Amino acid sequence: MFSNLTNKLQTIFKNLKGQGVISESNIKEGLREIQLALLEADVNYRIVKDFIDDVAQEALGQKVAKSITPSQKLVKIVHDKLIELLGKENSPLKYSSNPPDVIMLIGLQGSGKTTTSSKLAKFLHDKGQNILLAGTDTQRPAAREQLQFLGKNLGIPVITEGKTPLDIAINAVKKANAISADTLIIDTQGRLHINEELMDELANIKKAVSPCEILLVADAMTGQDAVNIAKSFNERLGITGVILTKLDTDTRGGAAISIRKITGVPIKFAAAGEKTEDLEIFYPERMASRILGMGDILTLVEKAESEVRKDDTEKLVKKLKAETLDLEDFLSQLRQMKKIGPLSKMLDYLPVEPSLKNMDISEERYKRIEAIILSMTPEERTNPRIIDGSRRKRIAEGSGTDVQDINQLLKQFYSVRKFIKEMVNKGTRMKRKGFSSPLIPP
Ligand SMILES: Nc1nc2c(ncn2[C@@H]2O[C@H](COP(=O)(O)OP(=O)(O)OP(=O)(O)O)[C@@H](O)[C@H]2O)c(=O)[nH]1
Ligand SMILES: [Mg+2]
Repeated sequence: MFSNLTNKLQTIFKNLKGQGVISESNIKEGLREIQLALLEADVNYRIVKDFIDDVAQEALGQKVAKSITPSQKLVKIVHDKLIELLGKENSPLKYSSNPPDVIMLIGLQGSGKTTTSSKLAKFLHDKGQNILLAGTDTQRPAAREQLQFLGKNLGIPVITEGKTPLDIAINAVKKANAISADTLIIDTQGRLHINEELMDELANIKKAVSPCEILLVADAMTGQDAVNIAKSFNERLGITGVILTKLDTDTRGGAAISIRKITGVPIKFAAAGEKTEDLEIFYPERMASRILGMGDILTLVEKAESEVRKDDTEKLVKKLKAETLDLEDFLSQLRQMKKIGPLSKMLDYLPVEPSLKNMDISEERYKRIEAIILSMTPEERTNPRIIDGSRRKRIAEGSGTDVQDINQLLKQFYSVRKFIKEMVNKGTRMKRKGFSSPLIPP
């Protein structure tokens, strides 16, 4: 996600760091490069211009010029401005005083409406809500079956009865009332391009079902176009929120960065994958951190917490603070990470060097790590420092690997331990200062 933009920005900041004292001219040079990087990422040019003007104004102010760590200050300003651009805070779903709440999902063909309908259904179902899904796509063959299939897998009822999309929507509201659903999610049909017929149809459904949310599903891969599409939908139907999809693909990021500002409509969720669990609440601050390559520990922790028992996490944090993390913990962390999702995906959330993100942590490699740790004695696992040359040889033989593999694993273990320890300490420090994220640079 945004890997090109992130790499570019990191290089810019790194170069700036090497300059020692910051002057007006090198800040200007940095800003020019940031401007280019944003334009290349397909961010709307007007937004880029305003953004750079804003950052420049603050960065060139006296306070910053006299700062001891100017490059960090610049990162902080860019981070803050990016958060502002993305919408400041998360904007939660609205509820009506009179359930069922109706949520309509609209968007162009293939943007991910049907998939996202089922993701949102799971998201709300997991929160204990009683959900009804409605498939109103009468145009594309098998569209309704697609939603039915997804609903069945989730154990969530799906209604598709009716001749026209409007009929189905009206039937759905009746059914939702009859089964006392908390929320009705209506999946609508898409078109390749915006046209009057589609707009009329959606407007009629809107009138009939009085949705409390009309969410535009926008494919982040469509770049600038996604912004224009959002604008048209908004002018015609009055959308209340955006769900960005396909953030797992190699999108340039421009749409994600521009859409909020241009439409004035908040991004409520982000989807980064095809599976039903691949939906996240959109937090501007976390997205800004990700774009700047500062990782997104909070999302990671949230993801982990929903999968891993809380007391396990607490135990781990305690161990980390006491600096007693050992290879047993390392292995159990790897096992838990496996439960949460592919490791390569997890790395997206971590502020690691871009080169590390391409690290191959295949199933095979995981198995090898497991075999190595299991070939160690309990003493070696709790106190890895005692693993000398002859022990390494024995472990390699026992696990069917090479001494080199053992060396590599230990090196990795120490750097992970150091990294996590730093993150935990930083997190605690920031919390004390009243910051909400451990990642805001000082
Ligand atoms: N990689 C990735 N693929 C996605 C994501 N969301 C949806 N897709 C894929 O995009 C394709 C289209 O998704 P649908 O949900 O069918 O899109 P739609 O908007 O309902 O399409 P129509 O009903 O034809 O207008 C499918 O192959 C999905 O698996 C996502 O977040 N990431
Ligand atoms: Mg569909």
